[in-house]
Amino acid sequence: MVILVLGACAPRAVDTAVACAAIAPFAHERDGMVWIPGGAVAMGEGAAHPEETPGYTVNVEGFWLDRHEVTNEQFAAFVTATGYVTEAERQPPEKGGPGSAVFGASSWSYVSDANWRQPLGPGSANEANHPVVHVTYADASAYARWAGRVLPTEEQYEHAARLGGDVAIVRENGAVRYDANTWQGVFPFNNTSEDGFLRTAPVGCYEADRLGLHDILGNVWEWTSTPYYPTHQPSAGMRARFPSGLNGSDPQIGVRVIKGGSFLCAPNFCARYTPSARQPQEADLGSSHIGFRTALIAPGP
Ligand SMILES: [Ca+2]
Ligand SMILES: [Ca+2]
Repeated sequence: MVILVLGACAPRAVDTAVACAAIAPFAHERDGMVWIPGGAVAMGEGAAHPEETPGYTVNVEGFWLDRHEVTNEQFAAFVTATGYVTEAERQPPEKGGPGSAVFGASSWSYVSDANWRQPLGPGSANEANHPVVHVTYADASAYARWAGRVLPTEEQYEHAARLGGDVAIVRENGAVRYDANTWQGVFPFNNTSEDGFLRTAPVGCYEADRLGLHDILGNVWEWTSTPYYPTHQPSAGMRARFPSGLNGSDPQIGVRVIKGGSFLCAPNFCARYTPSARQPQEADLGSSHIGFRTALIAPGP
């Protein structure tokens, strides 16, 4: 992600949330997770960007996956139990000091003291049922370990997204319906919020897909455990030389794949609210539009 450092942006008021229905129970749900049946997944099918190619097919074993993104309430329980301090809260001076990347009125800034508790910086506050943001790869991994789980791989995530059949923007009979939290209007200057949310939405506000998953597309991007390379099939040499991923700018920085797109993805920019979409993210940098969910490798129902 390219961050345009334009100085601290003024925190904005938390969005006026539209009413969201409670998340309905789903068949065989277990501790907030649903079973993702194993099968072959056509990685990169429908690719719209070079990094989503070349396509390949792989078999994914069945696994359990959180129905929704990890919330601030869930993350707070982890912090209370363990005393964990996120990377954003302890970034060293050479990385800008404590803070994180925030999308303000129309651009990105590194905002001092922005973190999961105050997502837009000092003076802002998180909301319990919204996805936790400003978590790095290490933060997300630490939560997953505490929960006895793991972060999904890119292949697991894409398999779940394809099998669930979620579509972010549904066009029927000339009408448009938004089934995921994305950006309507022209990015980055005009977000009409026709889907109800300018920024993050409470988890599960949009319909579940047929596997029972919410927001597998949209709302916030989600960490996977897969190192990022700018192609689906990097050479063995590239993998060996850059085992933590490669984004081209600084090979010393680990880069992981994030999936699903976010509330900042608009038709004219990003538009990555698709199963095949993938983006690189520096492992040690969170942002206001990246969260995660956890997976569990265990027998099915
Ligand atoms: Ca939106
Ligand atoms: Ca998401």
